Amino acid sequence: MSNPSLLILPGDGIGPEVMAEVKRVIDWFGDKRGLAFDVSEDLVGGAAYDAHGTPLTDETMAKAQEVDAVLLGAVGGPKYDNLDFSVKPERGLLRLRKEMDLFSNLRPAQCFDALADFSSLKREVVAGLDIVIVRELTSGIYFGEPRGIIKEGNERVGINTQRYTESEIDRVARSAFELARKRGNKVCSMEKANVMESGILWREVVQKVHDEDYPDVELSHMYADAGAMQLCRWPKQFDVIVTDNLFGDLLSDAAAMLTGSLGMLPSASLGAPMANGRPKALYEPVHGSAPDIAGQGKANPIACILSFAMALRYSFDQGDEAKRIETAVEKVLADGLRTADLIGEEGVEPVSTRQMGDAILAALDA
Ligand code: GGG
Repeated sequence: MSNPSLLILPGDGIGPEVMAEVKRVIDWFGDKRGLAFDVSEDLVGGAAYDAHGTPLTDETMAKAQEVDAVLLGAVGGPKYDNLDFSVKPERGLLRLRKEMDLFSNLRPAQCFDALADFSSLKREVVAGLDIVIVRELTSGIYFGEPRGIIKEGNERVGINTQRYTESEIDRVARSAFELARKRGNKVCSMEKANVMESGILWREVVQKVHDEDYPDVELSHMYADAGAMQLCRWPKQFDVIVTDNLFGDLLSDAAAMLTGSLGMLPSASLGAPMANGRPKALYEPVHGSAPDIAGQGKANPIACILSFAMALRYSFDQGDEAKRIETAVEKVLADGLRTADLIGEEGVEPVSTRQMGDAILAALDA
């Protein structure tokens, strides 16, 4: 039988640096656990634009559709700020998500005990925190039509449209309820039904899916602004949060600070099952390309390494091997290793991206 296939897209900024550490972890699984992958690598985002004049070539898109899972680093950077919108680096990532139909983006926010004092909130608020934000990823205001910048009289108008069909809400709600059944059995759905029609429909459909097929799961609804406040006040009240594309992006960045740093948050973007039963899937850290620290060996590779752990769990049914990575990360943090983003107190010297990778490999070996 052939090895499972992985397409690696390091992207821009710190993407290649953090992905270099993930590649070493992938090799470790081949060497030490007999879990080898057929790995291919390609360009996305600004790197693809520089080479081909487009942030994602049709060839790379076709490869992404064929492999068992895609691992992506990060896209974007100031170098590309003045490009036409249609070829901006982010368009490459959005095309991957849309054409692979990766509608359910799981963003776990877990606070490792060693970082509980470093979080932006008090230890008792975040210690033991383990929640997942399920962000709808292929629709909403990111993709709705009409969109654009038009001229109206003497001024320009920027337009984006929040749009959700019932079936789009239905399928992401189901993915959240299924996930909740494997965890704390609780879903909180967040929208703005007080001011947006799409929010009214969102709330109705989530409630209907619940009542018809998941009555055993505890369901609550919150306006997304109140949800943001509750997330900062007492995040442990949540188990699974399901929300739309834009709110999910904002709420998960806020949740990242509960865990200590945006450099800690992995993600899995999942679609419908393929012929082999595995979901279409793309794994990437929640963080972006961090151009201010790119190329300096300062980036935290943990979010990207934990994204590979999610790939082991969700694409390859290797939950125990995923746990092996999570335990190794827990150990290096408990040993006191900190990349620059995790340094608060004076007197603690940060380790480099490579040193953090070395320590995680050593912990895997132990
Ligand atoms: N690794 C995530 C990344 O590179 N994000 C940049 C980006 O394109 N973000 C768009 C979004 O998710 O809203």
